[in-house]
Amino acid sequence: TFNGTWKIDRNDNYDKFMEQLGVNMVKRKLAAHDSLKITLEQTGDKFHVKESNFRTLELDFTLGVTFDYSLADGTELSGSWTMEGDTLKGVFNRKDNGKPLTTTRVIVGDELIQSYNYEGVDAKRIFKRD
Ligand code: MYR
Repeated sequence: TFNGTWKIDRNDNYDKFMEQLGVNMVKRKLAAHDSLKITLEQTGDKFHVKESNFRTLELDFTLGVTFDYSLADGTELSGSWTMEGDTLKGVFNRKDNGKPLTTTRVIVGDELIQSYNYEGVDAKRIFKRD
């Protein structure tokens, strides 16, 4: 189950990923140490999400239903999550250039691993239960 509160433990290639997205160096340095916490509550095909780092936000999404999401730097995405086996798969598109940003969430052991891809660059953020 994805349910619970997850605290960032470590990143893999996240700086390169953000660079590919066009995030400037100062913001990348801040984002790399953002102490991100994510709380996920799944009820059937609906998820309630709370995120806190330098901003806090709450949102709801339904698997397979498109929604809008703004990154911390203001970049707007639109897309959806689906469940494939035990993996959450997100396919989003940047609204400014139409390019896809894909992401997955999977539980491996006692960790939640979120993977990202944008324009050929892969990254991971790895979370532990809070
Ligand atoms: C959620 O389930 O948390 C909401 C939807 C997330 C959409 C995809 C998030 C991509 C985040 C990329 C981080 C880039 C930082 C500049």
